[in-house]
Amino acid sequence: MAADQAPLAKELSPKPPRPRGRLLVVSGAVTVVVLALALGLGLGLGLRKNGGSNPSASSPTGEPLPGGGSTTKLEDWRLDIRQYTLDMKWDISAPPVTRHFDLIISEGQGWPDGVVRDMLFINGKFPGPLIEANMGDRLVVNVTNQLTKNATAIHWHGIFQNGTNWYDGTTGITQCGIPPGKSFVYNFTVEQFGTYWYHSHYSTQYSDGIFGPLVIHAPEEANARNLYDHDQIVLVQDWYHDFSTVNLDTYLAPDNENSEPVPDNGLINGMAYFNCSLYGADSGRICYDNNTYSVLSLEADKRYRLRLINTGSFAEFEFSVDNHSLSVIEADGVLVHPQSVHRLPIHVAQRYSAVLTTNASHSTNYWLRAEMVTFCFTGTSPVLDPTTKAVISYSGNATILPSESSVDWSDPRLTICQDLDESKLVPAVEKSPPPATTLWRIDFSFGIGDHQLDRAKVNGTIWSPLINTTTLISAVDGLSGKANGNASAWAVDGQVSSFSADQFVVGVSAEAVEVVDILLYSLDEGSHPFHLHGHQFWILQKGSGPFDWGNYYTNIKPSDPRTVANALRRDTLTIEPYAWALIRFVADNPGLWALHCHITWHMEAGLLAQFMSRADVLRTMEVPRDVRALCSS
Ligand SMILES: *[C@@H]1O[C@H](CO)[C@@H](O)[C@H](O)[C@H]1NC(C)=O
Ligand SMILES: *[C@@H]1O[C@H](CO)[C@@H](O)[C@H](O)[C@H]1NC(C)=O
Ligand SMILES: *[C@@H]1O[C@H](CO)[C@@H](O)[C@H](O)[C@H]1NC(C)=O
Ligand SMILES: *[C@@H]1O[C@H](CO)[C@@H](O)[C@H](O)[C@H]1NC(C)=O
Ligand SMILES: *[C@@H]1O[C@H](CO)[C@@H](O)[C@H](O)[C@H]1NC(C)=O
Ligand SMILES: *[C@@H]1O[C@H](CO)[C@@H](O)[C@H](O)[C@H]1NC(C)=O
Ligand SMILES: *[C@@H]1O[C@H](CO)[C@@H](O)[C@H](O)[C@H]1NC(C)=O
Ligand SMILES: *[C@@H]1O[C@H](CO)[C@@H](O)[C@H](O)[C@H]1NC(C)=O
Ligand SMILES: *[C@@H]1O[C@H](CO)[C@@H](O)[C@H](O)[C@H]1NC(C)=O
Ligand SMILES: *[C@@H]1O[C@H](CO)[C@@H](O)[C@H](O)[C@H]1NC(C)=O
Ligand SMILES: *[C@@H]1O[C@H](CO)[C@@H](O)[C@H](O)[C@H]1NC(C)=O
Ligand SMILES: *[C@@H]1O[C@H](CO)[C@@H](O)[C@H](O)[C@H]1NC(C)=O
Ligand SMILES: [Cu+2]
Repeated sequence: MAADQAPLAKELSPKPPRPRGRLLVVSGAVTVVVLALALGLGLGLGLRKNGGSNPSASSPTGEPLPGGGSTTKLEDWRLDIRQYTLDMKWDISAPPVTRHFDLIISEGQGWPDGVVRDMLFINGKFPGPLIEANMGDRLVVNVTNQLTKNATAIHWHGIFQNGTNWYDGTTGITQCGIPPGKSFVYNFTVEQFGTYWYHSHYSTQYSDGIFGPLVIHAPEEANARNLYDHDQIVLVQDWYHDFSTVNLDTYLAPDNENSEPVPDNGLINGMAYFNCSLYGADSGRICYDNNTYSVLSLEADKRYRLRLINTGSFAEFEFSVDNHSLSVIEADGVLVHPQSVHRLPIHVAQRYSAVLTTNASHSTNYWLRAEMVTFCFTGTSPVLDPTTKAVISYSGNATILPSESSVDWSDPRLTICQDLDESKLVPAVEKSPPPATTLWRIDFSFGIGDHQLDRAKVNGTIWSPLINTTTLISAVDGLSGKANGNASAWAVDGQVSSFSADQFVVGVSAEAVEVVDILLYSLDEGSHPFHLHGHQFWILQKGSGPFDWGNYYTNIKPSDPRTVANALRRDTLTIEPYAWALIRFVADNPGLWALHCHITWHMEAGLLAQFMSRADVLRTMEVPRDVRALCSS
């Protein structure tokens, strides 16, 4: 459907201004305009600091980047990606401070890959600004909703929110949406460090542009910082040419056998090339053929920490750089011993830091490849190029395409969506799991078949967000006796049936801190990247056959050091088809915490469970007045 025919076109404000493009044009104008070096730098990730390349190096050859145009100026709505280059002089040991940020959510039109569509912006830009802080800092973030019709809410992905569950940003669980025209202030401290991100947790809204990187530093990083000279963010994601709710309606329609919308393209740091001629003249799409690749303009012979974040909706990627191996040093905020890889799989919402050394030949630029694992798609797309590319340049000329001598690794590609083998990722700071005190099994499946709606069931429950209240408020009021009824019925271990029928809530620590094992079991043929809010969990075991209970009770539950010592911890893991994972977390963080598949389509289909932690503490917790007020505005 054409951008200008999309159902929501009318409700969109004219900001940023509607582009005056010609309708659909032929191929890439590859031969045309020579971009000024400034364009490469402007679009790329950083300014070359030391001038050009080694004059004795053979001069690079290659075609100029596709695209071009009369202007080298970034479109108004594009974030200047230079702000994704972190300042290595940042003081990681500075005393804690309060940092204020303003995020204004608005709607309009943009064309990250040249194809014009309705999308959402933060502070008028796409993608969102970097939020950077030190461990111990307080973040005070004033979110203003300038959408015309819909509410919003911002989740701080991976942040513990210990003691401030109501700022977790999860619609229907920890807050009601911020209504159009209103502001809401998130106010919390960050007691952890590493690579995180923030995104809307209201319906499929983040898929349309509401997200950005969140990086927290700490003195604990000091050793890791010896492994690199530069630090920068690389967002990798799938991208659709229609507004997310258009795709969601198609996906959730009756008799759709769990066939997820297939992305139209991928983006790297909010930008990618798209071949406009793939859309016929009758497609009704507007596509600007000056679109081009994202360029990472680097210095030669340096080590770059690339903080990869999959900000997409559906696709897992295998990330690689031609002729360069990558050294993985972080997974979801957990530093790991360096692990060299050629291809790095990264599923939706996961993060990795990988060190890239710019020590190969300077005679060419190189392709950075983010290859979608299309085996996980049930459908196909006539326009999708599954290899999303960006240009790595330290040749002295950031405006030319990599030559033939930039060569992809020959390692086989994944044939199912899965994580990088956990056993290769050994946390740099050993933190072994304490023995478990309790275990819950959770099963999920999709109801497909004749006349079934395409909905996910978690132990039989199809989640849908509460309206005008949250599970947090229900629980606090229920536990404290503010709501009429039996207060002790809310303080149970196991499924809490006092919630309405569309909420599957498992009480995990009603009276004291428990160490909780979850056996998460998939009865589905797809792969699902599961994210647990408010915690890092240990990954103790994964498998697809029967679960070995004998081994569990003898070795795993009591944390026999030979089986689970220093297991990987993270906050998002992939559950493979018809497989299970055993994870452990310490339920010492009072609140209602979502455990859900991060594929936006699946979450909206209901693939979400919740844990209720520390009912004994929640009973006396005061949900701030402005948080409650969101539910009655
Ligand atoms: C774009 O697609 C057209 C038609 O498939 C093809 O002829 C052309 O070479 C492509 N352009 C580029 C830059 O890949
Ligand atoms: C691409 O073309 C569009 C339409 O003419 C224009 O608005 C935009 O500024 C151009 N982008 C660049 C980077 O030149
Ligand atoms: C949040 O931002 C809005 C819009 O700029 C402003 O009106 C409001 O006063 C701000 N709120 C606080 C608490 O700073
Ligand atoms: C607002 O929400 C409605 C209902 O989900 C949806 O159809 C519409 O596209 C959304 N609009 C925007 C701008 O988010
Ligand atoms: C959360 O806060 C509680 C109470 O202050 C504390 O005991 C616990 O260790 C904290 N948990 C984490 C993960 O910081
Ligand atoms: C943020 O929370 C702290 C601790 O509760 C409080 O002292 C401070 O006034 C709050 N700041 C804002 C801007 O609400
Ligand atoms: C480049 O650096 C990497 C990481 O230190 C090393 O493994 C590789 O051998 C180096 N390559 C060259 C060509 O020096
Ligand atoms: C970069 O390459 C382009 C295209 O080959 C060429 O026109 C331009 O002069 C080169 N720039 C530099 C700084 O070498
Ligand atoms: C990249 O690696 C390939 C395969 O090993 C090799 O043929 C090619 O020459 C390398 N390119 C450069 C620029 O070193
Ligand atoms: C979920 O369902 C499974 C299978 O019926 C059951 O064994 C398990 O106890 C249930 N989990 C909870 C937390 O109720
Ligand atoms: C939510 O509250 C609004 C405003 O008070 C009301 O119009 C609406 O019917 C309520 N919805 C539900 C499901 O309670
Ligand atoms: C209240 O709930 C608890 C826990 O479910 C139950 O044991 C108790 O019998 C209930 N009391 C009443 C009066 O219903
Ligand atoms: Cu899923």
